[in-house]
Amino acid sequence: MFLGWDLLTQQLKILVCLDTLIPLQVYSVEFDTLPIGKKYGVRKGVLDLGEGCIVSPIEIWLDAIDLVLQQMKNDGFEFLKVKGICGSAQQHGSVYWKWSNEQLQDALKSTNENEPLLQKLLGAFSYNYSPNWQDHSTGKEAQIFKEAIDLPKVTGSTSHLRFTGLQIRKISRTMPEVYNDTSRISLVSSFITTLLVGDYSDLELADAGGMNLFDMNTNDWNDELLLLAASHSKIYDGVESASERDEALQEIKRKLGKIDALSSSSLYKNAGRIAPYFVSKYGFTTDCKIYPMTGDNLATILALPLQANDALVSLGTSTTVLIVTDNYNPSPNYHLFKHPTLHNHYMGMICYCNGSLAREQIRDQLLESSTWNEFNQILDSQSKFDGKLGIYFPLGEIVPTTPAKIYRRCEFDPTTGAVNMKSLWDIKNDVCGIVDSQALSCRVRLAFMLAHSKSSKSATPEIDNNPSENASDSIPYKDLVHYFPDLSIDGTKITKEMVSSHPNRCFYVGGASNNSSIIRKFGTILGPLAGNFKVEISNACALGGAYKAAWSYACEEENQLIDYNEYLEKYYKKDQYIESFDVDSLFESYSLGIGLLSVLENSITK
Ligand code: XUL
Repeated sequence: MFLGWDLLTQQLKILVCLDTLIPLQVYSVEFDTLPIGKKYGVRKGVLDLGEGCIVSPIEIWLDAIDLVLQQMKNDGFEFLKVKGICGSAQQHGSVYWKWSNEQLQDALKSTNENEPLLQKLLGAFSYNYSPNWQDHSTGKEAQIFKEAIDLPKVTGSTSHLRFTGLQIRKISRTMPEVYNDTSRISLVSSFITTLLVGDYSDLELADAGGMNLFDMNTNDWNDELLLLAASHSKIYDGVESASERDEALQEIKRKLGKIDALSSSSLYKNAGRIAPYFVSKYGFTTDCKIYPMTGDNLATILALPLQANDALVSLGTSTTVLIVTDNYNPSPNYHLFKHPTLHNHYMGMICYCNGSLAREQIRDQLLESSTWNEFNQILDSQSKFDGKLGIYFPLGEIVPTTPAKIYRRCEFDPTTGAVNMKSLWDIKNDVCGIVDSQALSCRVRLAFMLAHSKSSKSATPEIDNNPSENASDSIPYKDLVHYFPDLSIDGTKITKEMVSSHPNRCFYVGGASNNSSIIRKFGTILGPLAGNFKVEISNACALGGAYKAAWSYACEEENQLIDYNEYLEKYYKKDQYIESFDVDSLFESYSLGIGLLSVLENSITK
């Protein structure tokens, strides 16, 4: 058996999976319901310390680990059968350890099984809290990081308040005693690996992309950014002495540890065997291997055999789009991380604020009945793109970055080629307006990551429902740039190749993936070459973690990198999880929508 752990913001889950990749059971605890959670007064797993500072108390996690494992023990779970453990954790959060590695080893390699983890690790941390991804207290740091360097190009993401490098800078600047007292900094993912092994574990390569510190091009830390994190930059901190800066650089490198980004075996190599504490307390075998945990979004894509140019569209309260790509084409409006299991591949991630909530608000405001029936009927009745578009951000948006704004009534006039920004239109146009603009926004940003990708050309359709293009509804690229001279998104010119680039396959998850009209519209606009699929997977991150453990174990047994997707496909019960659906052949007609989207976005972000 293999275990997939998932340390989320609100709960800890452990999923049990057979070596044939069949999930058996999930054990979990909710932090808010634990006595220690109540003692700290956490809500939804976090504490609000004021001024945008959102943290998770580490003691709660330690207690939760013992509690879930105890739950499993009480259930008669056969720990002896576990060959390997991997998993994931909330991204960007960091843990500040005070202890030396010897102290950590002493605590976890001794086998006094009566002592809870919490007790064993008393005094192990220099800061009792882990900054959470919802933290927004690092405005000053974000500004400096953004100014200092071309961040997207170097690190795969622009500066974000939640990113670890900014959080470290805040701590080294405002709590120098904590920083100086810290011997090691873990991400939440490597914190669990560390605990399970009983030795400081290196950061996992893919999750390290969420720090604004790791250089994706040189595959090493970026010194300039490390100096910012250590608050020892010449420009921003006035540290004139080169030797003082160098000392600070070496110190932060020691705290962060090394990352092996070059060898393909680093993707599957174990981080060590399980620590004696867990062996004697719960009955794991001493042979149980621990594999480096990754970030939760990164583990999600591991739950499906996703190849290059396959996209996973999560239609929840907010919308998140994940894509596997071999094309490193960074932008401030999405993230690129190294792929956790595919060598020389990346995971692209677009995070929108406005998703289901925005669609529901439009539905409730604009239609008489607050049901999806009327909304869906309108969506289904649209036989081609009608040249009308709006922007609907009832909440401030990240992509593109703008305060809350709703901008309707933008219409293209095919006779004059003009764009009327105050068109008169039926309120029902907003139904298509919001879904069209949300899907178009995903299409363009995905195109940035797909364009030039070597595999986009070789993608082979698997099933026969790929949208054939309807030439009569298409607008030639030369006309598109004629009508929309400023054809650009996020400051990047939209090329002919981008307008016509298709993902390979699109998979839909999250609440709104149960609305067939909405996903059909997304599928029509995104136009994947090899099909659209609705996915039914519960506990995707934990499952992806368990799969990574099983795959890593197999690679180690064979002493070579096995292709991750081939490994999954061998066991994967496709029909159990995914269901294909047909879409309309209107991909080309929506090229005009890209023109309108660029006008709308450029007018609100100027
Ligand atoms: C991703 C992010 C969140 C957390 C949630 O950048 O901040 O999705 O990973 O756990």
